[in-house]
Amino acid sequence: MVNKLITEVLEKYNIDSTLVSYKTITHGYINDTYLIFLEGEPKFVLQQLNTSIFKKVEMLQQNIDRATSLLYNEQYSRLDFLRSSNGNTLVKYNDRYWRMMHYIPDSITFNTTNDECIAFEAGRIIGTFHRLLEKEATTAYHVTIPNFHDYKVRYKEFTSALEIANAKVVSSAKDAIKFVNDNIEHFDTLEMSDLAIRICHNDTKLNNILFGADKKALCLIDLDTIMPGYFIYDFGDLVRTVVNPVEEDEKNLSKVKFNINLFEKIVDGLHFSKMQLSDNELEYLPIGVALMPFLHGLRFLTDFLSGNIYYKVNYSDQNLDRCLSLFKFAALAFKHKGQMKFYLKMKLNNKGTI
Ligand code: GN1
Ligand code: MG
Repeated sequence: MVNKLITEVLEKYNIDSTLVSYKTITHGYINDTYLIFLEGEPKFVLQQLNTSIFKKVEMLQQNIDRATSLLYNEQYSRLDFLRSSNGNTLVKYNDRYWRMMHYIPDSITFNTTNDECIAFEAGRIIGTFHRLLEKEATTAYHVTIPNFHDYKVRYKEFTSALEIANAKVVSSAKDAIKFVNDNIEHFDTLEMSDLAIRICHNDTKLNNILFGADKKALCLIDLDTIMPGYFIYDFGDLVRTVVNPVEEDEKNLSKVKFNINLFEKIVDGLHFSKMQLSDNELEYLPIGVALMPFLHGLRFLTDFLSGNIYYKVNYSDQNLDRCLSLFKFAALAFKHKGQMKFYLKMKLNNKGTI
């Protein structure tokens, strides 16, 4: 049985809802996502956007519409959004915002991997995404979440949350808080003005890459955070989710690992895509690999201290677990900086094409 609201939304897209069934997709921490079946076959992915987090939904969808009109070539599959009767990809119904895209048959996602081909493909698809958007004027895109990956702003949010947090909660997070204070200064070397602003995906987790049944990467999904940013953000998010064999909320920290072979395969895939990076971007990639888990860990910690108001959680300490495993990974990334740098310089020599 399909719930009434979903039926009504499908009708806005002229879908005959009598033939429909659906399944909830539980990957994301923010939007509500449904796989829609027509006569038993998966056909569409419908999303209800979380407007308390995505406050500028119309601008967000304008970014997506603009980028997806360029995001396709022989190396990259097009994401096809449905239009409602008034011609828009976004539908406002019952005070909520919805959008829907065609499901790509037999496509799959991976939360984790130990497969070198998948790591290569992940690097190739991120590079291709950036190549396809590299000529875009960054001013043509809206900044829908200001300071999204600005670690200094995220640090301020953390200190404000810490000041008013419940003492018991603070005490249970003391190791994580110490990690923040011990490591924040490592990022002082990052001078963002050295880096080109690019149109980024800004959430390049492995499970935001769609793969075909042959394990070839098709395209990136979850495009809500497409906006101006720096390549080190997309690279760091990809690496943290590919080279670490466990899920983001792994409790057993000894299982958190940095698989340098998989790192090298990502770089090979990036090289294959022929994306061009500046000397400064290349120089900053290893620190970016530590920055992104640090920054996400910090955001999870802030949410834990604030009583879990931002991310969806299944149990009360889940944000703390996510934070601790990401901090463990950030620590491993610092340790592997030299090895990363060596391989990046060797492979992406920065003479014309990388
Ligand atoms: C959120 O909802 P989801 O999983 O796509 C978050 C990302 C984090 C991610 C944690 C808008 O994304 O920044 O990386 O959780 N998105 C937003 O893995 O905050
Ligand atoms: Mg996302």
